[in-house]
Amino acid sequence: MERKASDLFVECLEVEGVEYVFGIPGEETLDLNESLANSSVDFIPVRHEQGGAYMADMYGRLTQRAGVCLGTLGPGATNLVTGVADAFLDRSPLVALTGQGDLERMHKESHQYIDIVSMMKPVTKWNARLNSSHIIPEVVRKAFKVAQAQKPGPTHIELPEDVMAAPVDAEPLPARPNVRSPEPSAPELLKAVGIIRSALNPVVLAGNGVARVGAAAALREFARATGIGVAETFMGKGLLDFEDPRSLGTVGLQSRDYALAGFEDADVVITVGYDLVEHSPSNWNPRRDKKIVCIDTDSVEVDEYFMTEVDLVGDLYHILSRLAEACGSVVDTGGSGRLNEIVLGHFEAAREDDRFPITPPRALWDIRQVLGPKDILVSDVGLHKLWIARMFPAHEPNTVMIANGLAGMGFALPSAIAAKLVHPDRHVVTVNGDGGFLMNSQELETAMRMKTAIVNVIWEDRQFGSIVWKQDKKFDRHFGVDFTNPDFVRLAEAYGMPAWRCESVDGFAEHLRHALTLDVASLIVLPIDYSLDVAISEELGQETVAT
Ligand SMILES: Cc1ncc(C[n+]2csc(CCOP(=O)(O)OP(=O)(O)O)c2C)c(N)n1
Repeated sequence: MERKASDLFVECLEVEGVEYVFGIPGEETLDLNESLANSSVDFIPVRHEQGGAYMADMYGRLTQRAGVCLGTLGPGATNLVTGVADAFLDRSPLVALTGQGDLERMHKESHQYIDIVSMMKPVTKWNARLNSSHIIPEVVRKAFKVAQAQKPGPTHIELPEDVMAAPVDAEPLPARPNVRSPEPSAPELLKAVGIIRSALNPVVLAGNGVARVGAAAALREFARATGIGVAETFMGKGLLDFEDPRSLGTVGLQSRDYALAGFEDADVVITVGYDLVEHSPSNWNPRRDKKIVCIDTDSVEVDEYFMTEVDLVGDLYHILSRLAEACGSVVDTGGSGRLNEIVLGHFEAAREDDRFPITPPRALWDIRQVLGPKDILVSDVGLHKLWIARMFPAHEPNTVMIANGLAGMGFALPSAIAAKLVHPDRHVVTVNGDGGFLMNSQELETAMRMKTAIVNVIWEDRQFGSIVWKQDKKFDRHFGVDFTNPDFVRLAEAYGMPAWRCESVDGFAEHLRHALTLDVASLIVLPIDYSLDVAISEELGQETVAT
Protein backbone atom coordinates (compact mmCIF):
# COMPACT_ATOMS: atom_id res chain seq x y z
CA MET A 1 0.00 0.00 0.00
CA GLU A 2 1.45 3.37 -0.98
CA ARG A 3 1.81 5.89 1.85
CA LYS A 4 4.16 8.48 3.21
CA ALA A 5 7.63 7.22 4.20
CA SER A 6 7.27 8.64 7.70
CA ASP A 7 4.12 6.51 8.16
CA LEU A 8 6.05 3.40 7.19
CA PHE A 9 8.88 4.45 9.50
CA VAL A 10 6.50 4.72 12.45
CA GLU A 11 4.86 1.40 11.55
CA CYS A 12 8.36 -0.09 11.83
CA LEU A 13 8.71 1.46 15.30
CA GLU A 14 5.36 -0.06 16.27
CA VAL A 15 6.48 -3.48 15.08
CA GLU A 16 9.59 -3.08 17.26
CA GLY A 17 7.29 -2.57 20.23
CA VAL A 18 8.25 1.07 20.79
CA GLU A 19 6.06 2.65 23.48
CA TYR A 20 7.61 6.10 23.72
CA VAL A 21 9.68 8.51 21.68
CA PHE A 22 11.26 11.15 23.93
CA GLY A 23 12.27 14.33 22.17
CA ILE A 24 11.67 17.70 20.63
CA PRO A 25 10.28 18.08 17.10
CA GLY A 26 11.68 20.45 14.51
CA GLU A 27 10.65 21.84 11.19
CA GLU A 28 12.56 19.00 9.52
CA THR A 29 10.70 16.29 11.50
CA LEU A 30 7.16 17.49 10.75
CA ASP A 31 6.13 14.43 8.76
CA LEU A 32 7.60 12.06 11.30
CA ASN A 33 5.83 13.81 14.17
CA GLU A 34 2.57 13.77 12.29
CA SER A 35 2.95 10.03 11.68
CA LEU A 36 3.76 9.51 15.37
CA ALA A 37 0.61 11.43 16.30
CA ASN A 38 -1.40 8.93 14.27
CA SER A 39 0.26 5.88 15.84
CA SER A 40 0.23 3.83 19.02
CA VAL A 41 3.62 5.31 19.97
CA ASP A 42 3.50 8.06 22.62
CA PHE A 43 5.59 11.04 21.63
CA ILE A 44 6.78 12.66 24.85
CA PRO A 45 7.93 16.24 24.42
CA VAL A 46 10.89 17.03 26.65
CA ARG A 47 12.45 20.40 27.46
CA HIS A 48 15.96 19.71 26.23
CA GLU A 49 17.04 16.91 23.90
CA GLN A 50 19.64 15.77 26.41
CA GLY A 51 16.78 14.99 28.80
CA GLY A 52 15.09 12.95 26.07
CA ALA A 53 18.26 10.97 25.43
CA TYR A 54 18.66 10.20 29.14
CA MET A 55 15.03 9.06 29.29
CA ALA A 56 15.62 6.71 26.36
CA ASP A 57 18.83 5.54 28.03
CA MET A 58 17.08 4.63 31.28
CA TYR A 59 14.15 3.02 29.45
CA GLY A 60 16.71 0.84 27.66
CA ARG A 61 18.61 0.01 30.85
CA LEU A 62 15.52 -1.18 32.64
CA THR A 63 13.72 -2.99 29.82
CA GLN A 64 16.56 -4.11 27.58
CA ARG A 65 14.40 -2.86 24.72
CA ALA A 66 15.86 0.14 22.96
CA GLY A 67 14.60 3.47 24.24
CA VAL A 68 13.99 5.96 21.44
CA CYS A 69 14.81 9.66 21.42
CA LEU A 70 14.36 12.33 18.79
CA GLY A 71 16.02 15.62 17.97
CA THR A 72 15.83 17.75 14.90
CA LEU A 73 18.84 18.50 12.70
CA GLY A 74 21.74 20.72 13.84
CA PRO A 75 21.18 21.99 17.40
CA GLY A 76 18.57 19.36 18.24
CA ALA A 77 20.99 16.63 17.28
CA THR A 78 23.99 18.18 19.02
CA ASN A 79 21.90 18.47 22.18
CA LEU A 80 21.22 14.72 22.08
CA VAL A 81 24.86 13.72 22.02
CA THR A 82 25.67 13.61 25.76
CA GLY A 83 22.77 11.29 26.56
CA VAL A 84 23.60 9.06 23.60
CA ALA A 85 27.23 8.91 24.72
CA ASP A 86 26.06 7.96 28.20
CA ALA A 87 24.10 5.03 26.76
CA PHE A 88 27.20 4.10 24.76
CA LEU A 89 29.54 3.81 27.72
CA ASP A 90 26.92 2.35 30.06
CA ARG A 91 25.80 -0.22 27.45
CA SER A 92 22.20 0.82 27.24
CA PRO A 93 20.12 -0.01 24.14
CA LEU A 94 18.91 3.20 22.54
CA VAL A 95 17.87 4.34 19.08
CA ALA A 96 18.45 8.04 18.39
CA LEU A 97 16.52 9.67 15.57
CA THR A 98 17.53 13.01 14.14
CA GLY A 99 15.93 15.11 11.43
CA GLN A 100 17.90 16.49 8.52
CA GLY A 101 17.42 18.84 5.60
CA ASP A 102 16.62 17.57 2.12
CA LEU A 103 19.17 15.27 0.51
CA GLU A 104 19.70 17.91 -2.15
CA ARG A 105 21.13 20.52 0.20
CA MET A 106 23.64 18.45 2.08
CA HIS A 107 26.55 19.02 -0.26
CA LYS A 108 26.64 22.77 0.37
CA GLU A 109 26.51 25.39 3.11
CA SER A 110 22.92 25.40 4.23
CA HIS A 111 20.82 26.44 7.19
CA GLN A 112 21.44 24.31 10.33
CA TYR A 113 23.21 21.64 8.34
CA ILE A 114 26.09 19.86 9.97
CA ASP A 115 27.24 16.31 9.40
CA ILE A 116 25.38 14.60 12.23
CA VAL A 117 26.12 11.09 10.96
CA SER A 118 29.84 11.72 11.43
CA MET A 119 29.23 13.42 14.76
CA MET A 120 27.29 10.46 16.15
CA LYS A 121 29.74 7.83 14.87
CA PRO A 122 32.03 7.64 17.91
CA VAL A 123 29.12 7.41 20.38
CA THR A 124 27.06 4.77 18.59
CA LYS A 125 27.46 1.10 17.69
CA TRP A 126 26.12 1.81 14.21
CA ASN A 127 24.46 4.67 12.41
CA ALA A 128 23.22 5.63 8.98
CA ARG A 129 21.49 8.26 6.93
CA LEU A 130 18.19 7.14 5.51
CA ASN A 131 18.93 8.10 1.94
CA SER A 132 15.96 6.30 0.39
CA SER A 133 12.49 5.53 1.64
CA HIS A 134 12.68 1.94 0.36
CA ILE A 135 15.34 0.95 2.86
CA ILE A 136 13.28 2.03 5.90
CA PRO A 137 12.28 -1.50 6.98
CA GLU A 138 15.87 -2.74 6.88
CA VAL A 139 17.35 0.31 8.50
CA VAL A 140 14.89 0.34 11.41
CA ARG A 141 15.22 -3.40 12.02
CA LYS A 142 18.99 -3.11 11.95
CA ALA A 143 19.00 -0.12 14.31
CA PHE A 144 17.03 -2.09 16.90
CA LYS A 145 18.86 -5.35 16.37
CA VAL A 146 22.28 -3.77 16.76
CA ALA A 147 21.23 -1.59 19.72
CA GLN A 148 19.77 -4.55 21.61
CA ALA A 149 22.52 -7.08 20.81
CA GLN A 150 25.10 -7.72 23.53
CA LYS A 151 26.76 -5.54 24.50
CA PRO A 152 23.88 -3.21 23.92
CA GLY A 153 24.30 0.46 23.09
CA PRO A 154 22.97 3.28 20.96
CA THR A 155 22.38 3.39 17.23
CA HIS A 156 21.35 6.43 15.24
CA ILE A 157 19.28 7.07 12.13
CA GLU A 158 19.30 10.39 10.33
CA LEU A 159 16.04 11.22 8.58
CA PRO A 160 16.25 13.65 5.66
CA GLU A 161 13.07 15.65 5.32
CA ASP A 162 12.40 14.87 1.67
CA VAL A 163 12.94 11.13 2.19
CA MET A 164 10.41 11.09 5.03
CA ALA A 165 7.81 12.91 2.93
CA ALA A 166 8.23 10.69 -0.14
CA PRO A 167 5.64 8.10 -1.12
CA VAL A 168 6.66 4.51 -0.47
CA ASP A 169 5.25 1.06 -0.97
CA ALA A 170 6.92 -1.31 1.48
CA GLU A 171 6.09 -3.15 4.70
CA PRO A 172 7.92 -3.34 8.04
CA LEU A 173 10.16 -6.33 8.58
CA PRO A 174 9.07 -8.46 11.52
CA ALA A 175 10.87 -7.77 14.79
CA ARG A 176 12.89 -10.74 15.95
CA PRO A 177 14.15 -11.50 19.41
CA ASN A 178 17.89 -11.04 19.50
CA VAL A 179 19.89 -14.19 18.89
CA ARG A 180 20.83 -15.99 22.09
CA SER A 181 24.52 -15.96 22.76
CA PRO A 182 26.56 -19.05 21.91
CA GLU A 183 27.65 -21.51 24.57
CA PRO A 184 31.30 -21.68 25.51
CA SER A 185 32.92 -24.88 24.26
CA ALA A 186 33.31 -27.89 26.56
CA PRO A 187 37.13 -27.46 26.79
CA GLU A 188 36.71 -23.81 27.78
CA LEU A 189 34.19 -24.69 30.47
CA LEU A 190 36.40 -27.52 31.76
CA LYS A 191 39.39 -25.21 31.89
CA ALA A 192 37.41 -22.68 33.92
CA VAL A 193 36.11 -25.38 36.26
CA GLY A 194 39.67 -26.64 36.76
CA ILE A 195 40.96 -23.17 37.64
CA ILE A 196 38.11 -22.46 40.03
CA ARG A 197 38.25 -25.83 41.76
CA SER A 198 41.96 -25.64 42.34
CA ALA A 199 41.94 -22.01 43.45
CA LEU A 200 42.97 -21.22 47.00
CA ASN A 201 41.32 -17.83 47.39
CA PRO A 202 38.90 -17.18 44.52
CA VAL A 203 36.68 -14.12 44.45
CA VAL A 204 34.07 -12.89 42.01
CA LEU A 205 33.92 -9.36 40.62
CA ALA A 206 30.45 -8.78 39.17
CA GLY A 207 29.41 -5.84 37.05
CA ASN A 208 26.72 -4.22 35.03
CA GLY A 209 26.57 -7.07 32.50
CA VAL A 210 24.90 -9.39 35.00
CA ALA A 211 22.11 -6.94 35.76
CA ARG A 212 21.74 -6.17 32.09
CA VAL A 213 20.92 -9.72 31.08
CA GLY A 214 18.91 -10.58 34.17
CA ALA A 215 21.39 -13.17 35.44
CA ALA A 216 21.50 -12.10 39.11
CA ALA A 217 19.62 -15.23 40.20
CA ALA A 218 22.24 -17.43 38.55
CA LEU A 219 25.04 -15.41 40.15
CA ARG A 220 23.39 -15.79 43.56
CA GLU A 221 23.10 -19.54 43.01
CA PHE A 222 26.73 -19.76 41.88
CA ALA A 223 27.82 -17.93 45.04
CA ARG A 224 25.62 -20.15 47.21
CA ALA A 225 26.70 -23.41 45.58
CA THR A 226 30.42 -22.64 45.59
CA GLY A 227 30.65 -20.41 48.65
CA ILE A 228 32.70 -17.88 46.69
CA GLY A 229 32.28 -14.24 47.74
CA VAL A 230 31.07 -11.62 45.27
CA ALA A 231 32.18 -8.00 45.10
CA GLU A 232 30.17 -5.65 42.92
CA THR A 233 31.02 -2.63 40.80
CA PHE A 234 28.99 0.56 41.18
CA MET A 235 26.66 -0.49 38.38
CA GLY A 236 26.47 -4.01 39.75
CA LYS A 237 24.97 -2.95 43.06
CA GLY A 238 22.31 -5.34 44.30
CA LEU A 239 23.35 -8.33 42.21
CA LEU A 240 23.68 -10.01 45.57
CA ASP A 241 21.44 -8.77 48.34
CA PHE A 242 23.83 -6.86 50.60
CA GLU A 243 22.60 -9.11 53.41
CA ASP A 244 23.72 -12.24 51.56
CA PRO A 245 26.62 -13.77 53.49
CA ARG A 246 28.55 -14.04 50.21
CA SER A 247 28.30 -10.31 49.50
CA LEU A 248 31.69 -8.59 49.79
CA GLY A 249 30.36 -5.09 49.11
CA THR A 250 30.76 -2.45 46.40
CA VAL A 251 34.33 -1.92 45.31
CA GLY A 252 36.01 0.79 43.30
CA LEU A 253 36.11 3.96 45.32
CA GLN A 254 39.44 3.59 47.06
CA SER A 255 42.70 1.78 46.70
CA ARG A 256 42.15 -0.53 49.67
CA ASP A 257 38.58 -1.48 48.72
CA TYR A 258 39.75 -4.47 46.78
CA ALA A 259 42.24 -5.54 49.40
CA LEU A 260 39.60 -5.35 52.11
CA ALA A 261 37.19 -7.36 50.01
CA GLY A 262 39.83 -10.06 49.64
CA PHE A 263 41.33 -9.31 46.24
CA GLU A 264 44.86 -8.82 47.53
CA ASP A 265 44.98 -12.42 48.70
CA ALA A 266 43.04 -13.80 45.77
CA ASP A 267 44.84 -16.09 43.35
CA VAL A 268 41.82 -16.37 41.04
CA VAL A 269 39.40 -13.59 40.12
CA ILE A 270 36.22 -14.57 38.32
CA THR A 271 34.84 -11.53 36.52
CA VAL A 272 31.21 -11.67 35.48
CA GLY A 273 29.74 -8.99 33.24
CA TYR A 274 32.57 -6.69 34.28
CA ASP A 275 33.22 -3.66 32.04
CA LEU A 276 36.61 -2.04 32.17
CA VAL A 277 34.92 1.31 31.48
CA GLU A 278 33.68 1.29 35.10
CA HIS A 279 37.02 0.89 36.80
CA SER A 280 40.42 -0.17 35.56
CA PRO A 281 41.65 -3.69 36.43
CA SER A 282 45.00 -2.14 37.39
CA ASN A 283 43.26 -1.29 40.66
CA TRP A 284 42.69 -4.91 41.62
CA ASN A 285 45.44 -6.64 39.69
CA PRO A 286 48.35 -4.21 40.06
CA ARG A 287 50.98 -6.98 39.97
CA ARG A 288 49.21 -8.75 37.11
CA ASP A 289 49.47 -11.98 39.02
CA LYS A 290 45.80 -12.97 39.28
CA LYS A 291 44.45 -15.81 37.23
CA ILE A 292 41.37 -14.36 35.60
CA VAL A 293 38.34 -16.36 34.56
CA CYS A 294 36.26 -13.95 32.52
CA ILE A 295 32.56 -14.56 31.98
CA ASP A 296 30.88 -12.10 29.67
CA THR A 297 28.35 -11.68 26.91
CA ASP A 298 30.92 -10.62 24.39
CA SER A 299 34.62 -10.86 23.76
CA VAL A 300 36.43 -8.71 26.29
CA GLU A 301 38.73 -5.72 26.06
CA VAL A 302 42.50 -6.19 26.00
CA ASP A 303 44.29 -4.58 28.92
CA GLU A 304 47.70 -5.46 30.26
CA TYR A 305 46.17 -5.85 33.73
CA PHE A 306 43.37 -8.01 32.41
CA MET A 307 45.02 -10.91 30.62
CA THR A 308 42.46 -13.67 31.05
CA GLU A 309 43.20 -17.40 31.47
CA VAL A 310 39.91 -18.30 29.92
CA ASP A 311 37.03 -16.33 28.41
CA LEU A 312 33.59 -17.84 28.74
CA VAL A 313 31.54 -15.84 26.28
CA GLY A 314 27.83 -16.37 25.99
CA ASP A 315 24.65 -16.43 28.02
CA LEU A 316 25.65 -15.49 31.57
CA TYR A 317 22.73 -17.27 33.20
CA HIS A 318 23.61 -20.48 31.46
CA ILE A 319 27.36 -20.27 32.07
CA LEU A 320 26.93 -19.47 35.77
CA SER A 321 24.45 -22.30 36.20
CA ARG A 322 26.85 -24.75 34.53
CA LEU A 323 29.72 -23.59 36.71
CA ALA A 324 27.60 -23.77 39.87
CA GLU A 325 26.86 -27.43 39.10
CA ALA A 326 30.41 -28.29 38.11
CA CYS A 327 32.24 -26.47 40.90
CA GLY A 328 29.89 -27.38 43.74
CA SER A 329 31.18 -26.61 47.19
CA VAL A 330 34.54 -28.23 46.73
CA VAL A 331 36.46 -25.02 46.28
CA ASP A 332 38.36 -23.10 48.87
CA THR A 333 36.82 -19.69 49.13
CA GLY A 334 38.55 -16.37 49.44
CA GLY A 335 37.05 -12.96 49.96
CA SER A 336 37.00 -10.86 53.05
CA GLY A 337 34.09 -9.20 54.78
CA ARG A 338 36.24 -6.36 56.11
CA LEU A 339 35.14 -3.78 53.52
CA ASN A 340 31.51 -4.45 54.29
CA GLU A 341 32.17 -4.33 58.03
CA ILE A 342 33.71 -0.86 57.79
CA VAL A 343 31.22 0.64 55.35
CA LEU A 344 28.07 -0.89 56.79
CA GLY A 345 29.34 -0.15 60.28
CA HIS A 346 29.45 3.55 59.45
CA PHE A 347 26.11 3.28 57.73
CA GLU A 348 24.44 1.73 60.77
CA ALA A 349 26.06 4.20 63.14
CA ALA A 350 24.64 7.06 61.07
CA ARG A 351 21.14 6.45 62.42
CA GLU A 352 22.29 8.18 65.62
CA ASP A 353 24.03 11.03 63.78
CA ASP A 354 21.98 14.14 64.54
CA ARG A 355 24.26 16.72 62.95
CA PHE A 356 22.59 19.28 60.75
CA PRO A 357 23.28 20.07 57.94
CA ILE A 358 22.93 16.35 57.57
CA THR A 359 25.87 14.05 56.85
CA PRO A 360 25.74 11.79 53.77
CA PRO A 361 25.58 8.49 55.72
CA ARG A 362 22.59 9.72 57.75
CA ALA A 363 20.83 10.91 54.60
CA LEU A 364 21.40 7.52 52.97
CA TRP A 365 20.28 5.73 56.11
CA ASP A 366 17.00 7.65 56.06
CA ILE A 367 16.43 6.89 52.37
CA ARG A 368 17.09 3.16 52.88
CA GLN A 369 14.53 3.06 55.71
CA VAL A 370 11.72 4.46 53.59
CA LEU A 371 12.40 2.62 50.33
CA GLY A 372 11.34 -0.97 49.78
CA PRO A 373 13.76 -3.53 48.35
CA LYS A 374 12.58 -3.04 44.77
CA ASP A 375 12.18 0.73 44.87
CA ILE A 376 14.66 2.66 42.78
CA LEU A 377 17.28 5.22 43.78
CA VAL A 378 18.76 7.16 40.86
CA SER A 379 22.02 8.94 41.54
CA ASP A 380 23.28 11.97 39.70
CA VAL A 381 27.04 12.51 39.35
CA GLY A 382 29.21 14.11 42.00
CA LEU A 383 30.37 13.44 45.52
CA HIS A 384 26.88 12.19 46.40
CA LYS A 385 27.33 9.46 43.78
CA LEU A 386 30.46 8.22 45.49
CA TRP A 387 28.64 8.09 48.80
CA ILE A 388 25.72 6.22 47.25
CA ALA A 389 27.92 3.80 45.33
CA ARG A 390 30.02 3.02 48.34
CA MET A 391 27.44 2.97 51.10
CA PHE A 392 23.83 2.67 50.00
CA PRO A 393 22.93 -0.99 50.54
CA ALA A 394 20.98 -2.59 47.71
CA HIS A 395 18.75 -5.62 47.85
CA GLU A 396 18.10 -6.10 44.16
CA PRO A 397 19.90 -5.36 40.89
CA ASN A 398 18.85 -2.29 38.93
CA THR A 399 17.52 -0.57 42.03
CA VAL A 400 20.48 1.77 42.50
CA MET A 401 20.97 3.38 39.13
CA ILE A 402 24.39 4.92 38.66
CA ALA A 403 25.91 6.33 35.48
CA ASN A 404 29.47 5.12 35.71
CA GLY A 405 30.77 4.97 32.16
CA LEU A 406 30.40 8.50 30.83
CA ALA A 407 29.26 9.76 34.24
CA GLY A 408 27.61 12.95 33.05
CA MET A 409 26.01 15.37 35.50
CA GLY A 410 22.29 15.94 34.86
CA PHE A 411 21.50 12.24 34.42
CA ALA A 412 19.24 11.68 37.40
CA LEU A 413 16.08 13.73 36.86
CA PRO A 414 15.31 12.79 33.26
CA SER A 415 16.26 9.17 33.71
CA ALA A 416 14.12 8.90 36.85
CA ILE A 417 11.12 10.01 34.80
CA ALA A 418 11.72 7.06 32.49
CA ALA A 419 12.27 4.70 35.44
CA LYS A 420 8.86 5.70 36.79
CA LEU A 421 7.25 5.14 33.39
CA VAL A 422 8.76 1.64 33.28
CA HIS A 423 7.95 0.84 36.93
CA PRO A 424 4.91 2.93 37.93
CA ASP A 425 4.36 0.61 40.90
CA ARG A 426 7.74 1.38 42.48
CA HIS A 427 8.94 4.45 44.33
CA VAL A 428 11.63 6.33 42.42
CA VAL A 429 13.88 8.77 44.29
CA THR A 430 16.74 10.81 42.86
CA VAL A 431 19.70 12.20 44.75
CA ASN A 432 21.42 15.15 43.09
CA GLY A 433 24.10 17.68 43.79
CA ASP A 434 23.03 21.28 43.42
CA GLY A 435 25.44 21.57 40.47
CA GLY A 436 24.16 18.67 38.40
CA PHE A 437 20.50 19.24 39.25
CA LEU A 438 20.42 22.57 37.44
CA MET A 439 21.85 20.97 34.31
CA ASN A 440 18.53 19.33 33.47
CA SER A 441 16.10 20.93 35.93
CA GLN A 442 13.85 21.95 33.03
CA GLU A 443 12.60 18.35 33.02
CA LEU A 444 10.67 19.13 36.21
CA GLU A 445 8.01 20.32 33.79
CA THR A 446 8.09 16.98 31.95
CA ALA A 447 7.75 15.15 35.27
CA MET A 448 4.70 17.24 36.18
CA ARG A 449 3.06 16.88 32.78
CA MET A 450 3.73 13.13 32.67
CA LYS A 451 2.48 12.72 36.25
CA THR A 452 5.57 10.70 37.08
CA ALA A 453 5.60 10.87 40.88
CA ILE A 454 9.34 10.88 41.43
CA VAL A 455 10.93 12.45 44.49
CA ASN A 456 13.95 14.65 43.78
CA VAL A 457 16.35 15.19 46.64
CA ILE A 458 18.98 17.91 46.24
CA TRP A 459 21.99 17.76 48.52
CA GLU A 460 22.73 21.45 48.74
CA ASP A 461 26.24 22.70 49.49
CA ARG A 462 26.56 25.52 46.90
CA GLN A 463 29.70 23.94 45.49
CA PHE A 464 30.79 21.36 42.95
CA GLY A 465 31.42 19.06 45.89
CA SER A 466 33.47 16.33 44.31
CA ILE A 467 35.81 18.83 42.66
CA VAL A 468 36.23 20.59 46.02
CA TRP A 469 37.12 17.23 47.54
CA LYS A 470 39.71 16.47 44.87
CA GLN A 471 41.20 19.98 44.84
CA ASP A 472 41.51 20.05 48.62
CA LYS A 473 43.33 16.73 48.54
CA LYS A 474 45.64 17.73 45.73
CA PHE A 475 46.29 21.44 46.40
CA ASP A 476 45.06 21.97 49.92
CA ARG A 477 42.63 24.59 48.65
CA HIS A 478 39.79 24.86 46.16
CA PHE A 479 38.90 27.36 43.48
CA GLY A 480 36.34 27.91 40.70
CA VAL A 481 33.81 25.70 42.40
CA ASP A 482 31.53 27.99 44.41
CA PHE A 483 28.16 29.23 43.23
CA THR A 484 24.81 30.45 44.47
CA ASN A 485 21.55 28.62 43.95
CA PRO A 486 18.05 29.69 43.11
CA ASP A 487 15.54 29.04 45.84
CA PHE A 488 14.90 25.44 44.78
CA VAL A 489 11.61 25.26 46.68
CA ARG A 490 10.23 28.24 44.83
CA LEU A 491 11.66 26.94 41.58
CA ALA A 492 9.78 23.66 42.03
CA GLU A 493 6.65 25.50 43.10
CA ALA A 494 6.82 27.54 39.90
CA TYR A 495 6.37 24.23 38.09
CA GLY A 496 3.39 23.47 40.34
CA MET A 497 5.40 20.91 42.26
CA PRO A 498 5.27 20.44 46.04
CA ALA A 499 8.66 21.11 47.57
CA TRP A 500 10.26 21.47 50.97
CA ARG A 501 13.51 22.61 52.51
CA CYS A 502 14.68 20.52 55.46
CA GLU A 503 15.32 22.63 58.53
CA SER A 504 16.35 19.82 60.87
CA VAL A 505 17.87 16.39 60.65
CA ASP A 506 14.55 14.66 61.34
CA GLY A 507 12.81 16.80 58.76
CA PHE A 508 14.34 14.83 55.90
CA ALA A 509 12.75 11.47 56.68
CA GLU A 510 9.44 13.20 57.44
CA HIS A 511 9.39 15.04 54.10
CA LEU A 512 10.53 11.95 52.22
CA ARG A 513 7.85 9.75 53.76
CA HIS A 514 5.21 12.32 52.93
CA ALA A 515 6.52 12.89 49.38
CA LEU A 516 6.28 9.17 48.66
CA THR A 517 2.56 9.20 49.46
CA LEU A 518 1.87 11.81 46.75
CA ASP A 519 0.85 11.10 43.20
CA VAL A 520 2.85 14.00 41.79
CA ALA A 521 6.55 14.64 41.50
CA SER A 522 8.12 16.56 44.36
CA LEU A 523 11.38 18.05 45.50
CA ILE A 524 13.27 18.13 48.79
CA VAL A 525 16.20 20.44 49.45
CA LEU A 526 18.56 18.90 51.97
CA PRO A 527 21.46 20.99 53.27
CA ILE A 528 24.44 18.62 53.28
CA ASP A 529 27.62 18.59 55.32
CA TYR A 530 30.40 17.28 53.12
CA SER A 531 33.09 17.82 55.74
CA LEU A 532 32.87 14.11 56.54
CA ASP A 533 35.34 12.57 54.10
CA VAL A 534 33.86 9.99 51.73
CA ALA A 535 37.13 8.14 52.32
CA ILE A 536 35.58 7.27 55.74
CA SER A 537 38.65 5.66 57.22
CA GLU A 538 42.37 5.52 56.51
CA GLU A 539 42.08 1.79 56.33
CA LEU A 540 40.27 2.22 53.00
CA GLY A 541 43.21 4.00 51.38
CA GLN A 542 43.35 6.68 48.69
CA GLU A 543 40.54 7.37 46.26
CA THR A 544 41.00 5.80 42.85
CA VAL A 545 37.97 7.09 40.96
CA ALA A 546 36.89 10.11 39.03
CA THR A 547 33.25 10.99 39.68
C1 LIG B 1 28.33 17.17 32.37
C2 LIG B 1 29.49 17.08 33.30
N1 LIG B 1 30.28 18.17 33.51
C3 LIG B 1 31.32 18.10 34.38
C4 LIG B 1 31.59 16.93 35.04
C5 LIG B 1 32.78 16.87 36.02
N2 LIG B 1 32.25 16.79 37.38
C6 LIG B 1 32.08 15.62 38.01
S1 LIG B 1 31.38 15.77 39.49
C7 LIG B 1 31.30 17.45 39.37
C8 LIG B 1 30.73 18.30 40.48
C9 LIG B 1 29.35 17.89 40.87
O1 LIG B 1 28.80 18.87 41.73
P1 LIG B 1 27.35 18.73 42.31
O2 LIG B 1 26.39 18.40 41.22
O3 LIG B 1 27.02 19.92 43.12
O4 LIG B 1 27.41 17.43 43.21
P2 LIG B 1 28.31 17.18 44.54
O5 LIG B 1 29.67 16.77 44.06
O6 LIG B 1 28.35 18.49 45.30
O7 LIG B 1 27.63 16.08 45.26
C10 LIG B 1 31.83 17.88 38.15
C11 LIG B 1 31.91 19.29 37.73
C12 LIG B 1 30.76 15.81 34.76
N3 LIG B 1 30.96 14.61 35.33
N4 LIG B 1 29.71 15.93 33.92
